[in-house]
Amino acid sequence: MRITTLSEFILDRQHEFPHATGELSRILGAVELAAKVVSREVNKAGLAEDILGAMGNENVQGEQQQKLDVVANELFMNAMKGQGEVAGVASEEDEHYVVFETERARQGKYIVTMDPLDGSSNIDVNVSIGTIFSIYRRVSTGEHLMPEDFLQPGTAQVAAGYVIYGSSTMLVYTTGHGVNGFTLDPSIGTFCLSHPDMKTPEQGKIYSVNEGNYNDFSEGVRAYIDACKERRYSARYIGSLVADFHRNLLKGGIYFYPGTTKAPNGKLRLLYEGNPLAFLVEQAGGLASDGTRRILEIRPEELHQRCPLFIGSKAMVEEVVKA
Ligand code: P6P
Repeated sequence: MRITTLSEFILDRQHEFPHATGELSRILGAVELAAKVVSREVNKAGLAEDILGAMGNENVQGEQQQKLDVVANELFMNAMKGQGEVAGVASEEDEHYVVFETERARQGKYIVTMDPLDGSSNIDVNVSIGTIFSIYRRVSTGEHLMPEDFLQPGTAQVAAGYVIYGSSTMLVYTTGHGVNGFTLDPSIGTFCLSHPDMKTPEQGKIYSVNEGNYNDFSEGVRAYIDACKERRYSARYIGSLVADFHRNLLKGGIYFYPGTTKAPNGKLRLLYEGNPLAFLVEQAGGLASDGTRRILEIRPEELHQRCPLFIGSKAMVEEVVKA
């Protein structure tokens, strides 16, 4: 069987991208390179004692920053900076967006939002974790990047994807022409097309939610969880969004992190969790809502804005949103 590498695939599909003069291909190539290096670091984390564990400080989210968080953030930042097509990056790990000051980056037409290592609390217990990213065109025209470059609705994304560092490392992405998945073959250090034109089943029998928060959920969400139990659906919650999302994308299912009385906007971030995964799931035939609105239509007001997230199989998201 002929192997299609990620690089070949990106180039073959470049014609699908309006005004493509190779910039987006180069950015996706940079993501691929950083993903390979992060995969290597994640897969040796158990061996390199200096890479495991927490840094002992907190990130802007007030979360215990794990050493691999920092490594992944630096690797992806450097890969984006090295490209010259990217003018700046908003990362979960940094309070403000980072503007690249190189001559070439100042002409960059794109910005990136990313969660460099989501689910990092699972690193020490060897559970799958992931990187999530979105790519937008810059909208400001002046000399300097502006907040509005990063506060675009998800419908403005030109590309989005994730890397899952699991039993194998996969990169899954879309540029708005379907979703394709590539699996890293470590023996040749190359991502190869393994899941062409991914579509998620309209209905599923898997629900992913932290039921420890059940008593804090709205009546409608509680009623939906009760219905899932009544139907004997499978409860699958890894505590790593990318892993839960990826499994549900392939098998059908719903992941939800609703708002609660204590945290009405839930926990997840719109810019680099909700939007990229919403773009992907819609391209695969699924839905993503905050409970009242399509995720992609929410106009962000701040970089680390949280949003409730209901995402996955179309029929399941429609049902819980109506509940
Ligand atoms: P909880 C990881 O911190 C994360 O952002 C997602 O990857 C994961 O689904 C969720 O939070 C887990 O949060 O509150 O259920 O532990």
